[in-house]
Amino acid sequence: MERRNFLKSGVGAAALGVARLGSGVGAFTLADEKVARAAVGVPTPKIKDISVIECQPQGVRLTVVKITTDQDGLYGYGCATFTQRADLVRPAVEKYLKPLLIGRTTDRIEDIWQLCYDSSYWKNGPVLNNAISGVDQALWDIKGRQANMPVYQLLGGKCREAVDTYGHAQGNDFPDVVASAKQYMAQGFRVVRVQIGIPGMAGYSSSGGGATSDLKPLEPGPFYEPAYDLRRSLKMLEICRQELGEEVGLIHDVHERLTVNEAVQFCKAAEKFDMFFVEDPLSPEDLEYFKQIRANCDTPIAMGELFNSPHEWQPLIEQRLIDYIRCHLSQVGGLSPARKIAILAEQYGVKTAWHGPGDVSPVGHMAQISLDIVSPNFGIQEYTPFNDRTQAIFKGCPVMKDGYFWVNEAPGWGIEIDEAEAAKAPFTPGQNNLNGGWGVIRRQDGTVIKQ
Ligand code: GCO
Ligand code: MG
Repeated sequence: MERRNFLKSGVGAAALGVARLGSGVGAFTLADEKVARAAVGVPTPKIKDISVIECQPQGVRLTVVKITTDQDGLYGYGCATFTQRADLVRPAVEKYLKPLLIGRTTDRIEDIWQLCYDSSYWKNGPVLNNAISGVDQALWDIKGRQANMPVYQLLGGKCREAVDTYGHAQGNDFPDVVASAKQYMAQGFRVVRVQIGIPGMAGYSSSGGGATSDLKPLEPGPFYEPAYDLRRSLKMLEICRQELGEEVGLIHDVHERLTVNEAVQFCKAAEKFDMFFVEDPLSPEDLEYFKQIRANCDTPIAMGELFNSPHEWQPLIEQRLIDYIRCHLSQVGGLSPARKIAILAEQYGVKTAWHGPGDVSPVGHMAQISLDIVSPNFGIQEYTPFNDRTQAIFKGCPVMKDGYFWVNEAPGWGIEIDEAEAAKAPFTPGQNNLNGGWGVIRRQDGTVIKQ
């Protein structure tokens, strides 16, 4: 078909959306035509290859699975990022899922999810769930490309125009946190997460500014005392509410660091600051204590970024012990299971606040933004900026404006990965040669803490 006729035809019209992604308007190449034909191709695509793309453009290790089909130009990407044990995800994909899936049709996303999930017999762990997520999201991307629609359309279409988000305000001292929050508010954010450093201690989100502590830890190295955090974070919330006014939504991430009783105390004391939510006050090992938080205060609670298993989120949702479920999409196995969680939560009046830090790739962000925009019970989305290096690798990152994320309108996730650029940002051994893993933080008596 000549290019002009090709464009006039249905296939050509569909192609425009696809061509725009890779090559920019005007440069319509043979490769684009192949992509376009494949995207609307009739024969059922079969999985021809599964590969893993790894990169570290912004400090954290990102892992993305690419599924290539037997239709020239038809492929898809899925986020499989488990940054603390990143090197283990690749073999899980290459050695186990790839041989299981080569030759299967890409049409059957749920069926493939179930067989990946079940074929290890033991399941619900972070490495395997991330590997499955890479496959699952890549298959949704492929289906979107075939339909020439963004994935959110396949999920039922928009419930809202854009996705409300919150940014991370932080600082070593109170005025720094207030100033950081004001910067977000000036950009249009309606909700901010506020975190403060604890002098001399290994706080979450802030180093404490190199200050020293009067305490004398028995072991050298980073240390932390939860009671100090409890008092300082409550003081920060008081100051933030005072300085930032009553309209802004305030979030604080406890990061599972307090003792269970302190977590109850914290949520109760935070009641007067009218929180948007308190995040992860307890660790997944202490879920039973959510009942005590509920019985003591009405501070909204968000929980779930560490969850891998339905045994963790189901009881909390069904017993209405939390207000926001905030799983990490790839840790629960991808878009398919996350969508089920969203629907389960909807039935119980629980909202979504999916985990969106730097260790979710832009592909993963698009997956959660797609879910945000179609879910009636969407609450808020965590936002992390994409730096220039990330945007050079992931072409088509979702756009942030006035504190809202705007979903891509291009087919699939609307993201193309420049693999040559990704190769320029390889994994590095990182601090203490821990390959992205986290080191140890202890209490002053030497006890290892949960981070
Ligand atoms: C958050 C999280 C993250 C995690 C990180 C771990 O709410 O954003 O707590 O910052 O610490 O994802 O790798
Ligand atoms: Mg968190």
